[in-house]
Amino acid sequence: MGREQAAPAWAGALTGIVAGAVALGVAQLGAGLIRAGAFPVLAVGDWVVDLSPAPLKEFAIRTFGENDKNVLVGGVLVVLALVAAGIGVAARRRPAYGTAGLAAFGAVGLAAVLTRPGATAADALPTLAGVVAGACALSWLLRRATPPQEAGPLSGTPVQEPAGTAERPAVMRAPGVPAAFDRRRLLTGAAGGVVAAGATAFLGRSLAGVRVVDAARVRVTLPPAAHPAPPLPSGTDLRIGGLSPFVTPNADFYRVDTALIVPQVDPRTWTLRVHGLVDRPIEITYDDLLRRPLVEADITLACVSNEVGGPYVGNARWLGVRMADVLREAGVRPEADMLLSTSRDGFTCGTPVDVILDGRDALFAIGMNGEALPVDHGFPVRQVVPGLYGYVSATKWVVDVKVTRFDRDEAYWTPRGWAAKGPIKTQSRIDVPRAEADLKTGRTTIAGVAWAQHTGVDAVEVRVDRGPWRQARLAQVPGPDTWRQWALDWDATPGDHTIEVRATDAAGRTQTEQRTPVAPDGATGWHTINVHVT
Ligand SMILES: Nc1nc2c(c(=O)[nH]1)N[C@H]1C(S)=C(S)[C@@H](COP(=O)(O)O)O[C@H]1N2
Ligand SMILES: [Mo]
Repeated sequence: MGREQAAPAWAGALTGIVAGAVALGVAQLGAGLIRAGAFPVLAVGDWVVDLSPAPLKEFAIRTFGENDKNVLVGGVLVVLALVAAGIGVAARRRPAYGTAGLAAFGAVGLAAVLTRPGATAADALPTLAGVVAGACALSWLLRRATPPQEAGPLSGTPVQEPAGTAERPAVMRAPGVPAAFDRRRLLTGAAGGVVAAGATAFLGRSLAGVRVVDAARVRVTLPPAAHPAPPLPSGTDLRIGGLSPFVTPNADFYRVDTALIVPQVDPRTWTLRVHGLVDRPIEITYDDLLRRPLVEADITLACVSNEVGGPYVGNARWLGVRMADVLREAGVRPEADMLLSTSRDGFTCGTPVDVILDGRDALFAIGMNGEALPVDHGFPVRQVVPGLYGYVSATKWVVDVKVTRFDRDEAYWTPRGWAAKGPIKTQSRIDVPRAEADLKTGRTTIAGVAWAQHTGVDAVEVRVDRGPWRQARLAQVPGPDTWRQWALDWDATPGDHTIEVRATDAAGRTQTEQRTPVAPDGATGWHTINVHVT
């Protein structure tokens, strides 16, 4: 009996991980050629997003901020690496285990890819190609790691080893002679696999980065508004360093959505279907929308998951068609009380019908701050509704509006622990000084923004060290739908100080001091910061 010289477990694990990397690289390349959404890792990540409970999602947003998606993809990759290592260890004893493991791996990827909204059969190809490439890489590496023994004198035809190369033809393997582990050949093979995986992944990512829709977006020329917004009154922006500008530039506008892959919606094929409890279901194309009377409006958007003092709020000048005009054309039945709007990627918002019809500038928006909507912010068409949190109103990449009832339908976040209705809560934020800032003794400016969309902000008060409340001066606003800048001069004295702010809206409601969490319907409490003065 010859000595067992099978590859050690670490060699199996390495083989599995490299084969897994090759599989993902090839899948990424395939996805780059076909559709970014067909990359199984992202599809699995999307799945995880949809299946994970709301508190976990909030935790991720809170902890990782705008990096939450990278962290999620990283987590999926770590799990995959562990599984791949296990497959390699098993395959080292029996190659069939490796094939079975890779097939199972592929099946999960396929299930995720094919169940994503808008998936087509072709989306299976990158995953299938990846599994085949992974299986080839696995068996190739295993053969390299455990090449056949040199033929012994008893095994028949002695074969001359070709000079100057380490190639050992498989035919030389004597039956019954156990394979010997060849560390060097495994490591060089693994290095080759890593290079192949990296190159295919890089190429795939570059291909996917050439966004088809970006080109379509650049070609859009926004028609002039039939109802332009009046020029901003002078004094909307106090121009204080560190204070949020009145208009948030598109590049700085916060982004919150469940999409790992931003939906790429071609305006030439986009349509909006309006159906359900209506007299005349309609379907609108992008060109139809551009031909309608367009309204321009300054509206501040806020996220329900914004903590007190948090960053998920922004203000833009939107251009769009009034949702009410479209609904009236379709003829909303009296029993309807909810609009269930759906995005291309399957996300939904539930919006009260009466809010949309009460005369406010609730828009199917196509423009943001003078340009076509950025792809990240919903190109070609999204909803914007002043006075409601984004999760119940601001559907990006919107393609379908079902007129329905709250007691019949539920939107995306409702079964995940958020309120079915989400009117904005009056809030205020201190932008300067920054929390924990070191200040010099003497006159300094405290400034920030406050918002109570569609009601308007009437007063902002600030107090230092729980002293008397002082009225901040307020910037001008074009109307009740935007945030409002405020500022107050303060003579800072040496020591540690606490600064608090509270706003009162035009309905006379002053923000409550009581702190409540963001779920289920928005945080309350006063933004409070500490500063150090020397
Ligand atoms: N398709 C889609 N639309 C969406 C969301 C989403 O996850 N998917 N999130 C909503 C939420 S919670 C908010 S706060 C706003 C954020 O819009 P923004 O990313 O343009 O700032 O979009 C809304 N529209
Ligand atoms: Mo949100």
